[in-house]
Amino acid sequence: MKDSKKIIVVGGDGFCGWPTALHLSKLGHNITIVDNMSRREIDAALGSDSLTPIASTDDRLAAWKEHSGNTIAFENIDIAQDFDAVTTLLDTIKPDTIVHFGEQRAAPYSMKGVGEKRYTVDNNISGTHNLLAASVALGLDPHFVHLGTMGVYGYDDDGLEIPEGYLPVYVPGDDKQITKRDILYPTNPGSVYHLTKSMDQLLFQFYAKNDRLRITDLHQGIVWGTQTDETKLNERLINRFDYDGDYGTVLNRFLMQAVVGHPLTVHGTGGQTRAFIHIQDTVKCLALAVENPPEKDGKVAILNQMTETHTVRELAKLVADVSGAQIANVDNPRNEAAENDLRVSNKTFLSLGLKPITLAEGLIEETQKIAAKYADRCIHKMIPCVSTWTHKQRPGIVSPKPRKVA
Ligand code: NAD
Ligand code: USQ
Repeated sequence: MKDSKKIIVVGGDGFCGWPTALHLSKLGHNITIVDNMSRREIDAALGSDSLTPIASTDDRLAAWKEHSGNTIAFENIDIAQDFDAVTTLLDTIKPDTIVHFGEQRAAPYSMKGVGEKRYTVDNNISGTHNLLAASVALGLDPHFVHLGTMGVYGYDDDGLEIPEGYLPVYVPGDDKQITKRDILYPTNPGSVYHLTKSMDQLLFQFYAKNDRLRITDLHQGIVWGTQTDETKLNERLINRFDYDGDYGTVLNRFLMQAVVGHPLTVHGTGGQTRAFIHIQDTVKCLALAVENPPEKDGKVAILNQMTETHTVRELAKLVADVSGAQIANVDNPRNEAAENDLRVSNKTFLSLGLKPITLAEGLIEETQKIAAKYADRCIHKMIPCVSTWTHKQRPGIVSPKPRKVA
């Protein structure tokens, strides 16, 4: 390829990071994964596991070498705790691009208790800041691509299409002149996890302005699906599939619940509208973001990385129609609006050529090839969402007897 970049993929052992590392390697880039394996350790501590049987890192990387001929390097570094190791690595590699997935990313886990709240803040904020501060201290100029979240905007029905990061405001000055300013769209996080993503935004704003770092912040919706063109090549390359009450996201949970005979756990009325994107489109968006760094103009490029919006009850109905699953409306363990509208601009990725995979296309393949195939690995007691947002809430637990899978 004509423009092979040296890319560090932080969090490259995770659900979004692993398939992205493979895709960027396939495109001819020189990849180093950095991960401290905390996600696998949290699974072990919770007594949970990926529905899909994920291989060890060594095995994954060896399988990729066998299939592609490409070597991906791996460094086990905690980017939040080990600043010296971060500095040494950046100084050695001098990356063209740092793709940053390496954060604690589950809202329910971040609300489990005071320990998890503190861990999420310490891990996410320090990790992001260490990467930025080390780059500047070394005089490096990497393009920084961060995975943020749609959830920084909140879900309180502002009545307008959510723009890509910036809101034009018109302020009356002392001289009665109206001045236009583009401000960061006001944040309205719904969990400690989402709060850390809101705080990340200010770190980026500062380092883009002060040090002229080129930063792209991708405000991603809920990712669904499991496999990408590269992870499908061999079972040793398979991507993780989280379904437990803390880390499982809503659509993948419903797909797994349908095949193991668990009623679909709709929180409350299911009127929550959220933005979604398939994992295959995530990796395509990452490649587009890597190829299109922003100017050094002091402004963070913020792109909304999502392809469609749905209510939770629409999703449940879609999955129930395909699978015959029952739907159960359970108490909502979260503190969130029961019903909301959501309109989001995703014009940048569409203009860069993204052709989204729709839910209607991908749902059946996902159900049959992944959820049904690995259904016997499901640990049923991990299905209920038991992390509550406030002391007053009762867990929304539904524990019916599992139905036998045909
Ligand atoms: P994940 O938990 O599967 O992967 C995150 C990886 O980062 C894990 O492998 C973990 O071990 C690693 N990590 C965490 N802290 C680290 C540290 N201090 N040092 C080194 N490695 C560390 O999560 P994911 O679903 O792949 O999400 C990746 C990113 O994308 C997150 O930042 C998340 O906020 C964002 N995102 C995810 C989704 C989604 O639906 N999964 C949606 C929007 C945004
Ligand atoms: N929900 C249910 N039933 C369930 C699980 C969830 O009704 O069994 C509801 C939740 O109450 C919520 C919605 O589904 O209203 C979405 O929950 P989720 O767990 O799928 O997604 P969320 O907590 O928002 O977090 C996920 C990722 C996070 C990412 C975020 C993108 O874990 O890393 O940042 O999606 S976004 O939602 O756009 O902010």
